[in-house]
Amino acid sequence: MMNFIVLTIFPEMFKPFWAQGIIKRAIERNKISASTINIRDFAEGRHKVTDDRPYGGGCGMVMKPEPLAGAIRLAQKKSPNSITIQLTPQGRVFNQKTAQKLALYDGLILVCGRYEGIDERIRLNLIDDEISIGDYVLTGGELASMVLIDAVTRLIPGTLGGVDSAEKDSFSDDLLEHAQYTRPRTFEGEDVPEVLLSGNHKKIEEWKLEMSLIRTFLKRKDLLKNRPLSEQEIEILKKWCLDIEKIIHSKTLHSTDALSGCQ
Ligand code: 4H7
Repeated sequence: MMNFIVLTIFPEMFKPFWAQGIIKRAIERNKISASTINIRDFAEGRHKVTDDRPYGGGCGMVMKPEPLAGAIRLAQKKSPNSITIQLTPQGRVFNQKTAQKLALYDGLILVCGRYEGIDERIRLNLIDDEISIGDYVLTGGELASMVLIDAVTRLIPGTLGGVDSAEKDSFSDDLLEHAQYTRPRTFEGEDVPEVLLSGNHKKIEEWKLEMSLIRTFLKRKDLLKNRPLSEQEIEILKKWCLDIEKIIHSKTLHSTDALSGCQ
């Protein structure tokens, strides 16, 4: 069972997150356990202060090391085989491969920074890894943690339900998903592609692969560049190439006069 422990000054943010959909079901079925530790509980004094002014000046505040250290050490004691990760724009950018690697751990301790970030000595001594969910700035690591937990949870066997597994997803094979259709057969004048109604499973699988490939080519060429192509995939792309060449050919051979007359 995967054990997620989130360290945050806003544990309330996670209550609705644990209580819906696949995450909720994964908890109920003991595929994951999920808890938060309030960093503020480890702060001293009547006001339970978790931030302080930065040495050297500058605007904003920094998360004080003592409450963070207390929270991280408790989490590590509770879950000794876990890895401790900070969500930060300075981390390696999260992707499906990272999600797959993280899904193999016994537990993830996720440290959510607020203010201008955390004291460097915490990062050096208590954090194992730093992850960013993308090149943009958030006000805290909480939403980034939720993204990571969501992506990792659905990779744990038995969490998705049904025979349909995460193996056929976009990105697990570096192809985007084909278009999806459900009833009705005609919606606002648009029909479902005939082949999907044909009952010919071989043809349907060919269509799905073709649509995945061509969508990936149109929307995310970069994904195709770093990916080998199967014999069948090469044939599909060649067919598109030929169709395009036929169109070009018909224009250039027979309509040069028409074209030169255009301008
Ligand atoms: C840790 C350190 C993650 C957490 C610094 C977190 C984007 C991501 C945060 C910061 C995050 C991501 C402090 C960086 C405030 C930005 C203006 C919280 N933002 N902050 N700075 N891409 N913010 O995964």
